[in-house]
Amino acid sequence: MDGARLPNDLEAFWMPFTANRQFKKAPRLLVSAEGMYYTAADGRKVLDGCAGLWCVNAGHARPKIVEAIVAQAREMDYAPPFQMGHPKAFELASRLVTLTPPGLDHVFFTNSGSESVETGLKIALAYQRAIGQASRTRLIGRERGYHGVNFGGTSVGGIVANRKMFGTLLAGVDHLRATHDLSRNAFSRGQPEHGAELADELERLVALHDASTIAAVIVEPVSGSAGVLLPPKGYLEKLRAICDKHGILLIFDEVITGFGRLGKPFAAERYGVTPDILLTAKGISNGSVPMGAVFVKKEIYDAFMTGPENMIEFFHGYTYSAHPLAVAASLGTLDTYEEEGLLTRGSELADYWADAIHSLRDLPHVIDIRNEGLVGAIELEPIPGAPTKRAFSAFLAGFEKGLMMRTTGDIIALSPPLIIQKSEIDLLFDTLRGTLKTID
Ligand code: PXG
Repeated sequence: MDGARLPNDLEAFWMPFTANRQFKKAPRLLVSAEGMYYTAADGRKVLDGCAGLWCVNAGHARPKIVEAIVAQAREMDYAPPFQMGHPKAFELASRLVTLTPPGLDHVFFTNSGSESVETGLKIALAYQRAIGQASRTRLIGRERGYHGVNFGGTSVGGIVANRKMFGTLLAGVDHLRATHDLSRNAFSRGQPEHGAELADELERLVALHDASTIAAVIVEPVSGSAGVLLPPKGYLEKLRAICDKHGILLIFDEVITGFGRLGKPFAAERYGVTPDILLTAKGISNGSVPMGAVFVKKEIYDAFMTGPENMIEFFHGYTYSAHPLAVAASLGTLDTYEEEGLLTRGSELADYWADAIHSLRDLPHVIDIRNEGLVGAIELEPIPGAPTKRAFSAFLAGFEKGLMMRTTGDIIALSPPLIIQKSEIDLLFDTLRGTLKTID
């Protein structure tokens, strides 16, 4: 590798969600990427076991995406999205709404998952007000939920480390209980059997706060960051029914589950439950240029399209909403997904993936294994008094052996690019097996 390209001082960059001091003592630098592999600074090939950060669903350096970005940068670098437009943004919107479940047919562009979350929450509040339900201001999230890092998303989120440093957050937020239940559901293949009744938590919160104060419920269909927590059978259906009964909007945060991760374009389709608002980012542009999108039902869009026609209907948006480079990248991404059938490839490989991941069951420290589509998690018994240490050791050792995985707490999460071949699934789990055998 070209040593001259490597930085000689790592101090100035305050790295996000990173153990900065540990990293800077023993940096893990990636310098290029193609297909299923990164190349590390020392020249080693590293198998990408988590699609970058759950986003590079078509694999790295895909020609259609690269070419679309380069061509767009030459043609038009930037166009303002307020009171102006550019043709490809409308083309992309029309294409995207053919992938979402029927009814979710309007899309608002953002630049990240966190912005999609804030946008979705604001749409929910403004919609309730627009239909004469202005008392509905309360937002309900779920314990162990992750909805990005801005104030709204942190407030409805349920990961304590992400919340505790930041004061009182948004007022008027409550949380459902998490669905993770190892005592009843350990080593489930796909959706766990037990726990649909946890959706009744929403009835409990309605009884406490009254439905007339609740605007929306936001959940990840499958929690990603908290360690791949799958919805128990019947749980999402029940949530949908309770929301309908009480006039509460249901928001699915599909920032991770969207764009093929579960074997269908969206988890909503995989589980047959359609939310009122669907949040995306990551795979929408294959991670290549930051982008996000919020899909809403026609009734929601229409509720805003009232009043004088020359008035702005929704006072919200970003300088970079529908940025030309992101739009071009997303169009190239959709071409790639379509040509290679990637948005449903996870279904074809799901059984092979499930067999492979569950084959690790007998390794030391493994207390649960979960899977769905092309996502999975291995939960390790924490070292007493030193939570997260065991999984972090596995992460470090795995990287040395040429595998990039994600860890959260003592859970190893895997979500490879959807182009993965069976031989690479074998390589991934052989490497992981070797890794788990070596750690304490
Ligand atoms: N919602 C969900 C469900 C997410 O997973 C976000 C919102 C925020 O997206 P942005 O683009 O603002 O980061 C996410 C992000 C991990 C990990 O490995 C997951 C995410 C981000 C960083 C790390 O658990 N997901």
